[in-house]
Amino acid sequence: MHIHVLGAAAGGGFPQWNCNCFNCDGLRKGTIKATKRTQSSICVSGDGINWVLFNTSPDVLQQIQEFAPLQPGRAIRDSGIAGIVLIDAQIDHTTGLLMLREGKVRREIYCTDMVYQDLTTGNPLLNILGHYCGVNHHQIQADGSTFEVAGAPNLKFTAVALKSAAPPYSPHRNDPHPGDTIGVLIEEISSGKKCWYSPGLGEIEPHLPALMRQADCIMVDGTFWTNTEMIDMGLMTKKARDIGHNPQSGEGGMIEVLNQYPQARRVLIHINNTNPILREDSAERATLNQHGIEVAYDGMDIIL
Ligand code: HKS
Ligand code: ZN
Ligand code: ZN
Repeated sequence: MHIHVLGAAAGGGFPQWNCNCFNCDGLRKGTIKATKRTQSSICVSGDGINWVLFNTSPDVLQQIQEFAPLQPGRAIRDSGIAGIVLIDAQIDHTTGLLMLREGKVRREIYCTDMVYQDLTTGNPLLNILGHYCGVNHHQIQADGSTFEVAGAPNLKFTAVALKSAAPPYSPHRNDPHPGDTIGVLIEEISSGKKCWYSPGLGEIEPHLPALMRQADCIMVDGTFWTNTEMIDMGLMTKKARDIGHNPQSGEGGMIEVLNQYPQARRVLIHINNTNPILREDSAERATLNQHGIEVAYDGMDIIL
């Protein structure tokens, strides 16, 4: 299985357009050891030709331009993207759909009913796409059942619901439902290799370890280093866990969680611009290195 990181940053990217925190300012001025990152998304292939896109970042056009295999060029109008899986309806994971409106072939979109509702009401991206390429909606059941993406051979997917809040614009923002956010176990059928992907993960619920234990690669939420990162910087009043992002440090944090799965390559993705792990010479990055935990970057390839 070939996994390609198209973008590794959380919403807003790195540096974020309006931010002058130590990281963003330092990256612009060249005074910190770090690289820029676009908003998070990965693509996965079981045959090296046809790809499943996970989430559609606002930066998707740039990301496609920087990864040639997504353009196999088999016809005058063509794409290597066979289907798109949406893990939630957040702006940073869906806005790129508007950038993929061209063509006469419908976009094949796999998402839960909850995500479909949000994208046809509060943020009606899919209705709008209906006036351009059109959409084929495939319903994902977030109950541990398995699905495949037509046109992306040799891959199968198992989706489960994760506790999280719907986006700020959602009609049910304050009334969480199963399927607002999912985690996906991606399996390459021929090799049996598996990757657990959950860029939004606030809490390790009891149904998750059985899936994470099977994974050869665990790619999870790397948004914040501490639970109060945004509060401490005066940027937000909510804690990381309260907005669906388990921080890396501290009791119950992602480092502790990932230490339970030494069999897997462990990679953090959806990293917020404020996170000190973005600085390659930071103490926090050294801590991750000691635990064998990797920090995703744009263009990272993982071959399982
Ligand atoms: C910044 C942002 C922080 C950020 C927060 C979240 C909140 C939101 C919600 C997130 C993300 C980036 N970059 N999605 O100001 O530094 O309330 O539902 O997902 O990508 S969580
Ligand atoms: Zn986000
Ligand atoms: Zn910043």
